[in-house]
Amino acid sequence: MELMKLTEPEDHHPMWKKLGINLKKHDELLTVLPNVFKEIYIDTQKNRPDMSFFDFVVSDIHGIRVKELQEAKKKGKKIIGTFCVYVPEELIIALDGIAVGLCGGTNFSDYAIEGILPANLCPLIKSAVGFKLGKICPYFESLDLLIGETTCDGKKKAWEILSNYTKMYTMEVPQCKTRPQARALFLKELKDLVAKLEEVTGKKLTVEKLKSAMEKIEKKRTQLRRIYNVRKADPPPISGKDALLVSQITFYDDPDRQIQMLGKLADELEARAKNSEGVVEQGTPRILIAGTPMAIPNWKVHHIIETSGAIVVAEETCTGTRYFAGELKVKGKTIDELLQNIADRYLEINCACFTPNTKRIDDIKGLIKDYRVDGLILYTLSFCQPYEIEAMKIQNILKNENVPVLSITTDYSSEDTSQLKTRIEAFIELLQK
Ligand code: BJ8
Repeated sequence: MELMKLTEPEDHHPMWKKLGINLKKHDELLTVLPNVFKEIYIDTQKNRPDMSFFDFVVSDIHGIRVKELQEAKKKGKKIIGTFCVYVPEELIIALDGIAVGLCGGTNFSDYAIEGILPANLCPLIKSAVGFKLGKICPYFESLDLLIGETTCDGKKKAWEILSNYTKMYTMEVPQCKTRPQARALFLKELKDLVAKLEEVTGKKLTVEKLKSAMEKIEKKRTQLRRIYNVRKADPPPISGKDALLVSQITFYDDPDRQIQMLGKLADELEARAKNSEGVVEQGTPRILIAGTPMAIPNWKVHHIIETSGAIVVAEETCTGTRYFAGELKVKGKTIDELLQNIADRYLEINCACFTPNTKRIDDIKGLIKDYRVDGLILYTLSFCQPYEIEAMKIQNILKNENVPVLSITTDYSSEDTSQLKTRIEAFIELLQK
């Protein structure tokens, strides 16, 4: 895959029209985004590393990558959408498909779900379903298959609705994932998913193809780990906002290009860290965020924290450390052995939808130590019960650990921004004492 040329974005209206996009609404969406991005990323950050590639991707968010997908489709490739880090992208790549991690990080699309979904539902689900029903996401409109999963109740119901609008396949993810039968069930689900992907792509899985896809995705995760690793430095060489952006883009960009671009950024960050070149002063309060994922363009809480005198040094979220958690063993002589390794790696992801989920607290404690965290912010999207319940539990456990904790529940609106800012500023002040 070629590198994207960092040029002025071309007019993609003809392509969007062909995809059946609601052009009027879509234009409205794309008018808002550049201003928000400029305010959050460009105007308020200093001494950024070279983020030109990632900035460019946002500036042409529904353009060049979508065009690449259309060109790939013409060559017979199938585009497969996912919404959860439990769906192994290795399997999609191994069957010559293109995996696109779909997002839903804005309330812009809420108008499209009125009368279809309740208002008191997780904003991520509302946003994602709204993008499809409102026909304002060219990624969604490019899909040959959408893979859902049985994680939270809201998503399970969303798949039922979405199956009326797009080709859907829902894979079952075991709920009590530490039991031996859970691994057997997940393994069987992976095999069924392979069969479904073979049907959609018209390709047959082989040991070689699976191994090579596993190597590729593991390489991508390794580069992400490098970027996270340098954030342990004081001062960190990259802001939390920029690290979040990198992670958000990785979900839907080409993995080969990501390996290159993430690697290039990691090289620069490692050199910066060596020279103690940071984006903030040494000693700036260091925040760990733990909780629900932050889909693009949800930058709200990072922005508040980083314009209130602190820096986010890590995210224990699926758009953070959970995305590259656990090492994947690329060993095995048969498809079955390789699938077992995939199952073992994926079952290591500590999502609050599963029970018990005790390893998550160990993860958080480890991150607090490794990233020299001064304060933990538990971040929950409104109406996400699994994460809200775990937030209370974590807060209680950490009372004895001498780590200040702030728990916030919020959505995608800007209505609570000033209230959140007041709470976060008071929390950061406490860390500075
Ligand atoms: S592995 S975190 S990506 S399920 S949609 S659970 S916020 S109510 S996204 Fe997730 Fe997979 Fe778990 Fe990660 Fe809550 Fe909203 Fe549900 Fe959500």
